[in-house]
Amino acid sequence: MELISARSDASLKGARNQLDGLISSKVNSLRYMLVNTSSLVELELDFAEEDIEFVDHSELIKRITNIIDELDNLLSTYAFGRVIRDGVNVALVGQPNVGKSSLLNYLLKEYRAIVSSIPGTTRDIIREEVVIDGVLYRLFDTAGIRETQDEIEIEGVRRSREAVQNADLVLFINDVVQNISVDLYEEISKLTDEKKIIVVLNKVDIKHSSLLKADVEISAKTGEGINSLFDLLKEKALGSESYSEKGAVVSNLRHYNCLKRAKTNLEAALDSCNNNLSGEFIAVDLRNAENTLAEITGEITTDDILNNIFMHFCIGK
Ligand SMILES: Nc1nc2c(ncn2[C@@H]2O[C@H](COP(=O)(O)OP(=O)(O)OP(=O)(O)O)[C@@H](O)[C@H]2O)c(=O)[nH]1
Ligand SMILES: [Mg+2]
Repeated sequence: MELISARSDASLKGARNQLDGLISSKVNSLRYMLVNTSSLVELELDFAEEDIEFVDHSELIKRITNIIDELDNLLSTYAFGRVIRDGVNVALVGQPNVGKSSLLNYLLKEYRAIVSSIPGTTRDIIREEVVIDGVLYRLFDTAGIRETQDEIEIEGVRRSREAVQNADLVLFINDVVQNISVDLYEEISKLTDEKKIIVVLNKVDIKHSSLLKADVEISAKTGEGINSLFDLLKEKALGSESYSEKGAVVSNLRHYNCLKRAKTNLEAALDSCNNNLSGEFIAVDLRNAENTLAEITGEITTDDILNNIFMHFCIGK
């Protein structure tokens, strides 16, 4: 939550470090659970001839399932974590002259892109970053999409379409003068997931009506409605789920992949349990899972397992 509400780059950095700390301690606690479980299995292996059962299979299955559930919880935070770490790519697209560049300038609080009343002003993609409420947005102002014979503009329009395809969110901008273009909406929705599109109606300082209803009505001239636009962007970018109580959030691809691999290892261990395979099979997969988690936080050695055995059971070295 600190990340989301961070106002400056410095506090953002601090919050990100904290995020990594949270993930480490969560992973460590999972590792601890795993070491405890595999100690039991490995101990049983040592006493294989004596036929002593230290842990019954249903208990083992319960423990492993429990850890898999915890891993699932962590994995589910990744979409959210990625957004707060890497930011959100937002394409500003629409017909010429609707005020895409004006909106970019308004958000940046500077006269970055050339604005004019001549349709087809922007030809190249203009990329700028802005932090709003702790979320980093990478804005891509694009050429207005229309049929044209102008060679340079044709390339510009091609790039606009490409920007739509690469964007996490698309601001489909329209204005009250030309109304919302259904044709262009359809074209854009073929290039990207409709859930990513926010329909914006601009220039509501001129008049408030449009034939069709937009998701948000704004004026890039007066700033009217911009806060609603921020709310919508944030809602789309972060999702409605609140992670405030969950604590640990995965925001790093490497961590995400490790957690996924650990889950696969544990599922294999679970399979072995369910098929009543002997302890060796289970032990190998549990150990693989431990090693995989260890890649996130640092080294784990077989000593960890041995120490745990000697700590918890009265067995002489
Ligand atoms: N009244 C009013 N005029 C606006 C608003 N936003 C933009 N304009 C005007 O609309 C015209 C076009 O604005 P641009 O920002 O250049 O539009 P664009 O969508 O980037 O256009 P292209 O780059 O040609 O595709 C300019 O004359 C702006 O001053 C607004 O909210 N209200
Ligand atoms: Mg422009």
